[in-house]
Amino acid sequence: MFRLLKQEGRAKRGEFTTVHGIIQTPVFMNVGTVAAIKGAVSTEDLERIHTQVELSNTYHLHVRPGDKIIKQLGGLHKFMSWDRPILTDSGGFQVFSLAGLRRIKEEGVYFHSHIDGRKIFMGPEESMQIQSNLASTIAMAFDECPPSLAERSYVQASVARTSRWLERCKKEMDRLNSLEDTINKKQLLFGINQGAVYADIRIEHAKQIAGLGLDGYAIGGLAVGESHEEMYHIIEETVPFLPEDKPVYLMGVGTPANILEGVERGIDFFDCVYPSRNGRHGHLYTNHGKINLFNAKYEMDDRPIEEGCGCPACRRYSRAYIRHLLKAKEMLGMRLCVLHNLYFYNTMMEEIRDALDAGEFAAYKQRKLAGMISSR
Ligand code: PRF
Ligand code: ZN
Repeated sequence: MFRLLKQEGRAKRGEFTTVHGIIQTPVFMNVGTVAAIKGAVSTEDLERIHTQVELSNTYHLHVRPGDKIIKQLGGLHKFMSWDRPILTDSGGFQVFSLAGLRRIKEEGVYFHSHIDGRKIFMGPEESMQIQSNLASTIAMAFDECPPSLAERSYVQASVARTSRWLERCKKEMDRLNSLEDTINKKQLLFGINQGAVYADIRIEHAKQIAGLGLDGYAIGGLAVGESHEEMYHIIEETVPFLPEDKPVYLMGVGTPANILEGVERGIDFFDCVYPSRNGRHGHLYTNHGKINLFNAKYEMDDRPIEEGCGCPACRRYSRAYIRHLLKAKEMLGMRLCVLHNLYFYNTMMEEIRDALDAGEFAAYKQRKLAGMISSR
């Protein structure tokens, strides 16, 4: 299913085959939490900006509109009119970051909906059932993401529970995939490595879950407050203990620099809200660093956001015009900025894959980073 095409150091160029098409890796997944990319970006737009994988959230879609409704409407692909791969995050992380009151027990998590406050329970089985109803291409295991500053003893107990949850996820996913009325009977399951910044706990956990024969492995619990150096160190320590023949997904990461460093350390999948969130605030990625279109110096700037960029914003509009739209709070301004940023990320991934194909990733990485630092 995961075919390694080329390797440069630990960096991998691969192809991940799914029922919804082949994913060329390394890949950046475009975040659409509630089955919508924030900034009025349609699935037709996603195709135009070379998106390979859309990412949605179990928790959000369970709360609204409800996974049973989506199942009755034929699954998430049909619901949002997107026929390429979709990855759903399990809800664990969102419950911990969003829901107010919550209680973590062996069976799962009790919490209150962020929409209407109603009581909800979610455990590994519930998360798998919801993801099966959504019929995503890749389901994520139900995990706990402990805070980066959590004490060692807490992290140890939490990781042990996440391991037990993972075995329950696997069992439930196998059962659901064998049911007659399951929409995607080939739904894949990725396990999630946790352990905060404790390398030995991470390694122990990685060894443990590597034996479960999952379809892919994620590194969770990073980019939650620790330094970039700590994050890179943990990735370096952990990756060698995950199966070589399965893709590795670094959850919720990150900046373009984080992605380049991640690829170098053996990461295949990434996702992050930065390009869409920054775009909505007029912060744009370019090969010469980030620019803020609200800055007065762009008032008369008739150049595109980035010279030579093929995105829908740069092909037609100037910085001055998009700045005007943002200042006038016109939705189109936000939309164009988000499209540019996602296109920037997706294009960088294409460049990374081309560089790996040519055996020139190290040189590419150095060039890209040097360009982005020399901000104007
Ligand atoms: N677990 C899950 N989703 C996540 C994370 C995690 O640890 C992170 C951490 N960066 C982002 N998204 N399930
Ligand atoms: Zn552009």
